[in-house]
Amino acid sequence: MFNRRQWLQIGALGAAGGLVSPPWSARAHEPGAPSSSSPLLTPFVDPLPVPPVSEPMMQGKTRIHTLVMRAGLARLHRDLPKTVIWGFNGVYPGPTIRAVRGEPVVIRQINRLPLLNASETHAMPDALPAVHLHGAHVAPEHDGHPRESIPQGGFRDYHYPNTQRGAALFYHDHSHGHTGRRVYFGLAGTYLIEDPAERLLNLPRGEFDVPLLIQDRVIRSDGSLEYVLDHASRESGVFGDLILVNGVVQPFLRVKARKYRFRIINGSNARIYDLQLSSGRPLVQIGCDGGLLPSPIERSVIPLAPSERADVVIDFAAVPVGSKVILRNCAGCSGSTAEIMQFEVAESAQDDSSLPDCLSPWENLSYDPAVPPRQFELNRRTVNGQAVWVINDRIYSMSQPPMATVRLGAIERWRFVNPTNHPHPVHIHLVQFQVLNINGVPQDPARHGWKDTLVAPAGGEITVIAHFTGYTGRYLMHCHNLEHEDLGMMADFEIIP
Ligand SMILES: [Cu+2]
Repeated sequence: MFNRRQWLQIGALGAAGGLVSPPWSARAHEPGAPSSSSPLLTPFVDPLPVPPVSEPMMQGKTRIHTLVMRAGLARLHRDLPKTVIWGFNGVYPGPTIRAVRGEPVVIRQINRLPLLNASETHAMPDALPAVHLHGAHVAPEHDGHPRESIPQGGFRDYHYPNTQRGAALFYHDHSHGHTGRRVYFGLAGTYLIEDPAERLLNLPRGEFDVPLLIQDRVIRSDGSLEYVLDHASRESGVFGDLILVNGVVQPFLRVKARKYRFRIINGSNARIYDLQLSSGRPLVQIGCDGGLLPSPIERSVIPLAPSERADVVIDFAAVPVGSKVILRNCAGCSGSTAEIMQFEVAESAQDDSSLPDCLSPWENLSYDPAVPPRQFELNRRTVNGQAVWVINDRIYSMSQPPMATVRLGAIERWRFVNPTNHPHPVHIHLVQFQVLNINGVPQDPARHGWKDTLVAPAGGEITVIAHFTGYTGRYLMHCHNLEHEDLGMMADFEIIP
């Protein structure tokens, strides 16, 4: 399966136990030009892969999956040699986990990843991987806190009760200081919680319900991935100049002239997309991070920051058979990052699915306006001439006391102020929150839906409200620009009885 050159790369990794990484970062990198290195590639020549669905073992009502984190090979574009990736089961993206609301899942994660070499640790000590299920309502010991990492050659069992609303979640590495690198090399996968009650809505299902994990990468002409943490990317995060969907550069999907449901996940380290259809027709958003919206919303553009999800329905019935529609990124992009993937309307079809006006009941969380929100400042510092990122002036350390202590059952408003010139997608673990205010403008929470990540705009602020239920213990909140997270913009909060 591996050719000689790839074996040389992997051979440098050694056998299990004494693994080191290949010199992925060896190539010089121009500061301020983080996306200058990939070869020109023809778009829309590779079919969209749909990641394999993991087959569980059943133990009563519990579905048990076993995933091995290890190096593997992936073809990222027709005209590129195969790429050494790190993947769950050695595939990129990882297998899709399909869960059902109310039925528990256990994932045994086995760590056979290579250790990071000295040039990759950037003065941060090597940190072992941990796996976080993003958006999940789980006990703290199963949340993938980097304090509870997985030893080399060892495993950890993560228990997911799936008691929350149906939603598209995703699982990814959450190692201390190295999440950016490990996710970039492939450690991310989709986790769908299906709510049996949703079936009554008759939304598109089966082959017409497709996950789209969007990520940007720099890929060298030899197929290897380029991840460079330097002056520029410590500031902005790591950007790529190629857009991949489900692990393939600018793929195409042949569709029937009918409705499709797409679970769009921004799995990029730092890039914020503005999603738009080339047909000029709106995208119909039916859900977001925490599941279905109260009703469908037509949007000409859907902004999507790292780790945000958009559940959309696209109806190709209005598109003539034989024509093409491009999913574009209109976030000030040109060239290779302006187009994400192409839909080719291949044949007419019957469509027995529906798009109802009412999707899910909604209730605003209420609060006492006399109690001021908790306040967090997302800021930048320079240490030894290098940018680091802080919350309330603290660089994250696992030995710090929690930054906030919350009573179990409390409903709290949290305000994040961002005086920097970078947007910071704020992610709070455990909860799905509602959006109250952006840059001083009161929001209709129902139009945002249940969220676990929201951008605090550059020079702006956000206020969100969350109900802290279910578990006591220590959880994380952080910027989901993965380089900002790795470089300190993270904090623990603790829920107490
Ligand atoms: Cu940030």
